[in-house]
Amino acid sequence: MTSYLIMADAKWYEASIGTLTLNNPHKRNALSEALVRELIASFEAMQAAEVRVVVLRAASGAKVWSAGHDVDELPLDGRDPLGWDDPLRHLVRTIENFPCPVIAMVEGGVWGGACEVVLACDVVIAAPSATFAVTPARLGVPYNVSGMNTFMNAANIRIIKEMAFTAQPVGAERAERMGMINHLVGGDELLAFTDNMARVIAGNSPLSIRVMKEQLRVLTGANPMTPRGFERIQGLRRIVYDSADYREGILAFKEKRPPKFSGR
Ligand code: YXS
Repeated sequence: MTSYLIMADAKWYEASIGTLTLNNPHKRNALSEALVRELIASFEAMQAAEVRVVVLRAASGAKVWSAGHDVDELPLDGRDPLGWDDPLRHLVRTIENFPCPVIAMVEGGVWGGACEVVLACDVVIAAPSATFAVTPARLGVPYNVSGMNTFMNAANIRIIKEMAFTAQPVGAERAERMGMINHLVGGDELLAFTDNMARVIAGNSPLSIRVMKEQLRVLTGANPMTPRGFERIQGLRRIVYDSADYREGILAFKEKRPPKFSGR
């Protein structure tokens, strides 16, 4: 089986730290179903081994941390592209529900759904090369409700609107200034800085940390949305993923040309 991940298990036992390295460079670590399946299996193995912290990263010096959802796997048959069982949704829930902290160590560009994956992690430590782009508007995709909640919990609503409406990358320096990431660390200190934080966390009480992580997950997900409000949003999202613009966005990506959105 092609492996997209390098699970640095040696480190894993030494200090209860698990490291997952995205390793599918030819597709820029796009979060395909196969890659996500490996990631989730690795998280499960680490939970069984009772690791106390996980570092999620790309290969050193990566120009692209992850290019986001695998566009080739976005459905064109009228199904919701980001429904409950979509691999990206599974991965975000796996990170949020994982019983110990997940640190995203970021170098290079983070695109689309990968931006949500990074922001769903508990701590984000980035190199100056890191950029973050929220891209649904670039492809004509209707992002889903819990995904927007992840973004809303990561930065001021005005920043999220700018990132969502422009789909332009935000640099690591600005991201740190806005509090969207925890630390901006020079490329050559990134690994040592991340490792040090991982060791500090691994030396603290795993039970106390586990309950605080779950408390914060429940509290930040506690959004007062009525059933009617949810249904209205789902109806609006359906109009988008049934639209010509949704198909045009994906087709333009595949044909490597700028999309021409008609608003229909
Ligand atoms: O042409 P080949 O076969 O070599 O394949 C190319 C790209 O097609 C492929 N690739 C992807 N395939 C599927 N899904 C992707 N997201 C994806 N990104 C890239 O990888 C090969 C190398 O890509 P290339 O030549 O463009 O690399 P580059 O180094 O020149 O540029 C790297 C990027 C990341 C700037 C560029 O690949 C790019 O802009 N990728 C798409 C980023 C993006 O818009 N991601 C959003 C995906 S959709 C998503 O996450 C959510 C559904 S949403 O949109 O709602 O947020």
